[in-house]
Amino acid sequence: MRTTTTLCTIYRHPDILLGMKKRGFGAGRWNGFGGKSHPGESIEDAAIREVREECGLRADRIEKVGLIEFTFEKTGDIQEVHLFLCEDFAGEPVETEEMEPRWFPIAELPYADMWPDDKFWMPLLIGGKKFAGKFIFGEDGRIKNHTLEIID
Ligand code: N91
Repeated sequence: MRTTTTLCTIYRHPDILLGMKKRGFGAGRWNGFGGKSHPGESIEDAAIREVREECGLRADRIEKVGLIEFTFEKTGDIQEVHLFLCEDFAGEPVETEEMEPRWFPIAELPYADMWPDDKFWMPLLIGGKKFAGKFIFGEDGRIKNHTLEIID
């Protein structure tokens, strides 16, 4: 199945807000915030809504920073993920049914407990770059192949 989803990184220098996913796809990993758009909803509005639903913050301005296509050979699923950066937000993170939020200094991101592709693109996002890429996860759940390019 092919799906389009959002993923928003909340950044308040020098920290990034991640959420420990409590259920569903990616449970047990520190994630950004995001999900699928509702019918008739723009990708940007979906990203803002998902941030609100998953950690309680009001994202006042988001910036599109990347597009990554993930292929999962085990299931045949393909996820097209639109990546956003949010540095302009209001409120305090709250734990929700979905996520337990926690701030991490950018120098101490918990890559061992994150999706394995994060260590490739997160430094680009932190460095203010825009990027596009593809990651293929093999039957064993490990990255088999990837491309990642910086966009001017
Ligand atoms: O949420 C974060 C920070 N990363 C993330 C990486 C992924 N790689 C594959 N999928 C489905 C991901 C979701 C989130």
